[in-house]
Amino acid sequence: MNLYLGLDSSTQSLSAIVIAVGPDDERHVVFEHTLNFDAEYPEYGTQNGVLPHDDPTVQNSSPLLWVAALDRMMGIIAKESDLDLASLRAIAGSGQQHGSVYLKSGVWETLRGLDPQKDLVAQLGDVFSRRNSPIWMDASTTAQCEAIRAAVGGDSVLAELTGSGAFERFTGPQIRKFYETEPDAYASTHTIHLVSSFMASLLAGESAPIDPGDGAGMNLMDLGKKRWALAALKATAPGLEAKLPPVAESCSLVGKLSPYWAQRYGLSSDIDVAMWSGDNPCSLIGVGLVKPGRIAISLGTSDTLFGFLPEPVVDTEGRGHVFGAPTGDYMSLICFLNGSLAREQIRDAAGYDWQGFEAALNSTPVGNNGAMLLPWFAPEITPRVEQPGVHRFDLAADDHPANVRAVIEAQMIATTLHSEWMGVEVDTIYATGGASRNRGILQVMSDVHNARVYQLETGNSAALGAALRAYHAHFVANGQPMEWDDVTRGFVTLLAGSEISPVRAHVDVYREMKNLYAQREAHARHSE
Ligand code: XUL
Repeated sequence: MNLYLGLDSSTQSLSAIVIAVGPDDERHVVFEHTLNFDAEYPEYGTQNGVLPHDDPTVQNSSPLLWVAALDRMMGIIAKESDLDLASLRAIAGSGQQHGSVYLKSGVWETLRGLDPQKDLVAQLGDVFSRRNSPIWMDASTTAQCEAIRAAVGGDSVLAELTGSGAFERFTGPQIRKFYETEPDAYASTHTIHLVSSFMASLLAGESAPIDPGDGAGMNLMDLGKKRWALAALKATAPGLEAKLPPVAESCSLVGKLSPYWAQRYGLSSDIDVAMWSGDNPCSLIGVGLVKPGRIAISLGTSDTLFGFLPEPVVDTEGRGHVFGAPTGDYMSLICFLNGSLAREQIRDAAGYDWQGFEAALNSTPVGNNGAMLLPWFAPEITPRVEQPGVHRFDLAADDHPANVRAVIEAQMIATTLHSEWMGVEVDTIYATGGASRNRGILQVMSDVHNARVYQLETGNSAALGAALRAYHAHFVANGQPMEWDDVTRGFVTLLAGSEISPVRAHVDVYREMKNLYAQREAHARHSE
């Protein structure tokens, strides 16, 4: 048996999945574990993985919390699982996208000289030039987005170059804000990492490159050439090129597991550390989208809709993004910030648990008797909405079952409206993420998109995708490249009996409703 570890450092938790490939090619997921940040690390004071802040547009987390979770997770895998870790061949990972980590000079010497007797947090307290990391939920950089757009010649120029127009959560605008507001701290920053490349660096004990999947979420990378775009760097902050790690192919290795981990947890020092990528590029692999024609919808903290692209089809109107795919191709992605966040608000207002939420959804009619809402509990990414606000139409705030249906119908209609630019005829959707367990939601997804919806055996597609990437990178490094279909085979399997088909009468209701929703959405945004 050969083992491959995939880690997923997400907004709210760190998850691990270990996959095993046996001598006769038998394939199993043999370990899964999650550490929830709020529950396990109350001393950091996060709420849903985010540090409270007076300004609701500012959304930070603590990089030391991610460090602490990695240390503990490696300990759990080494000491508490009954895995035969002598067979662990490679580790790769997935990180929440766009979030950035700012490190002082001297950090790499510190990482190389770690004492395996001491925990990692105790040794890394002083390496950050910025104590907190801005994460993807941050919406505080509208001015910086404007300035970057103006400097490069407009949003469509930036989108053609980097795969996306300027977005508040993207790393470039975040770096520009840091430079503008804390110039001394910016000057003392030696390296700027993404969450993904930072975590990979911790494992390898050296500065890891950034992969084109996560690099494309920065407004800084030339998407076609897969290297830093100097015009974008110049528009962002002075001296930036020297502070960024290089871009390297997603299937390459960072190095071997550093002596710290080997000695601390009795692991072999011959374990490959493969490149980490963003959670969405990893999920693309974890749901088996290694060919064009199908899409996935991930229902997580944010809801995302993504698909495989052989060529970069950029949305110059600025609604979606194109990232590098771990296969070396491309992927399209649309992110809806008010995903679980909005569902939880409605659930909590009603005092339901998730079962009660699903029962309420199933007890209300398709089309909700005309009741509707726009679910912008927090500033929305798609469509861009700066001022949060929940707009209700023919819907009383205390009619809880109708609010449940309204939020789900709104979210699903938004996913279809805002994905039209991708030009994909959707007939099959893979549903993943925590809320994909709720079949009532998936029926609405199926009816709104007029497509069949399937669930997958392994719900954590980002961690599974990371484990599969570790498997692939290990073989590539040994001169035995594998077809991606071969990598995912046996691991990415449809959940038996999970198929949901669209109901013709419902499809017709939603076709009408979609037009009304689009009008109301446009009206609400323009009267902001
Ligand atoms: C994608 C995005 C989110 C985060 C969530 O652009 O912002 O999906 O990656 O972790």
